Amino acid sequence: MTIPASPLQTARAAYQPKLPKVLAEQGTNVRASLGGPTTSVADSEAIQRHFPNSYGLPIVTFESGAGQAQAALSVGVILSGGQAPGGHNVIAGLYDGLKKLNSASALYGFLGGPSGLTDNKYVKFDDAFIDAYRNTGGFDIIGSGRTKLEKEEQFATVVENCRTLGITGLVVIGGDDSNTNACMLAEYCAKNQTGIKVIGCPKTIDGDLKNEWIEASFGFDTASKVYSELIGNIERDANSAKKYWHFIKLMGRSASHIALECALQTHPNIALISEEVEAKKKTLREIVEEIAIVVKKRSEVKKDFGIALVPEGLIEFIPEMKTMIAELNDLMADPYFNGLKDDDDKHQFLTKKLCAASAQAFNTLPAGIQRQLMMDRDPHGNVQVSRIETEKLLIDLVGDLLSEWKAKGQYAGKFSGQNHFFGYEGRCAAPSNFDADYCYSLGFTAAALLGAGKSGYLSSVRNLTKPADQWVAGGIPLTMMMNIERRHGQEKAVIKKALVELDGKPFQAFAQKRASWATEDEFLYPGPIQYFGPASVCDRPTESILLERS
Ligand code: FBP
Repeated sequence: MTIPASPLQTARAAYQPKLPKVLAEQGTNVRASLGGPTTSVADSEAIQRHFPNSYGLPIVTFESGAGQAQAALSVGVILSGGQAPGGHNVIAGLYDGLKKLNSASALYGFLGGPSGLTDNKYVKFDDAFIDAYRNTGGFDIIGSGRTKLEKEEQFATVVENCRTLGITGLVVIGGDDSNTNACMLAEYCAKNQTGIKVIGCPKTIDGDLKNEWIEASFGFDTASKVYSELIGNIERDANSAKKYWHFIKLMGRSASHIALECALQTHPNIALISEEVEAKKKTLREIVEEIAIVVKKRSEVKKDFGIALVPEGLIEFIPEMKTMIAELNDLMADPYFNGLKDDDDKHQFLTKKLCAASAQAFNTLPAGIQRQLMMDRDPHGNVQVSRIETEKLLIDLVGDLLSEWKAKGQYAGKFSGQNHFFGYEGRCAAPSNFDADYCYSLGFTAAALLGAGKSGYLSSVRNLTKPADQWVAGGIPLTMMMNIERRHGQEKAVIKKALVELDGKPFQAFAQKRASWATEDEFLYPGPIQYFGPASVCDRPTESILLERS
């Protein structure tokens, strides 16, 4: 079947992604240099107990010099979790990398995410298949899913399915939860001496799978640029019409990296950062008051318009809401709750069982938001924050407060709110040059790690603010990133999410400017991602990584 392609897509298909020098020159059969033993970011004893066979592995760095000659490898790959721009290039890089190891190597793509591995639903890639997806956005090449692989029976089925196909390597392209699964699978495979190696690749637009060694998760660059383009367009509209306050919720689940990055790219009047809300223990009332003060100040100089960015996960960071949501999560994991069919019964059960403060926090919310909070958690136990309309809640509450002020003669402006939610608009965009190169390099590096016989690693490409030929490829042990967290009412070993650091350079840069962005109009209009043209425009990474690595 021929897949229809737009003129841009056709031109873009010919783009050859850049690789770190050592991989560009030597392919995937390179020398793996090993560091010393490693430890987990926290809870090291517990993590070691969970992963006795894969804990403490050394960091791998690929250096000039040949590795061992390779027999052909058969490898399986899955895309896991939410879509992120560049996933197809990870698969293309993996495919090309495996062929460089040995031209008889084979790559199988398991369909629909982790469940493809247990249900044994797969395709075998060939050149034409891969070529049709090079440099394209989306995960449609094999689809994705959020099934959690954590039970021994599931792992046994995966191993059996892999053995039938002669697969000895698996690559999991996913975020923190999916790579937690990858780590567990790697441990199972090592413990049972299955001979199957497991490698992860850091994916998520949320940008929260990063640390000293993983400088960025792929997709963050493209998604935040798409949202920033749209925010810039809205800023220009607001500045032209001068009659609306636009409240824009931005995806990102817990962490506010996307909201912060978009703020740095577009200079909105207000940008809330969830991590700051939590650190300063701000109540919902205080947040609403702070927004209303900016609206009032602008109104006094005849600016009844503005832009407010709201991170998707905000509600979970407002202390009174956080406690209430944590209690809800535990209560909703109760089989009795899950047996209830009627929404009113569920509501009654929850409000009865919540502690007094949480019940009060819950009851102050409008019925719509209460319903959204009672919706199913995702398979990893997360609240589905993309379905909670925080931006509308804030418009309503700010409107109410301004009306109160108006009645007292303290405010004389007009407040007309427009709500937006940007998330799905950016997750499948054609990858920027940065993501196209980074993703291809991650896939290529995953092939090199498998070639070097490594398992339990996250493919790592570092030095990302430099031109791609100076990037450094290698592998970071998955256990290094783990800690113990409470999920579904239980203590679990999971990869630690990287939240926005308030003493970090991106937040500090924003904090220095926001007062002037609030009242002056310093909007910045980034425009659309450019694929062809000067490197200063096309290859510029995000503001966050430039500041973090400066
Ligand atoms: P992951 O990359 O962590 O899987 O999630 C990305 C994400 O886009 C979040 O920002 C968002 O909250 C969630 O997925 C939405 O999930 P869904 O695609 O199931 O609606």
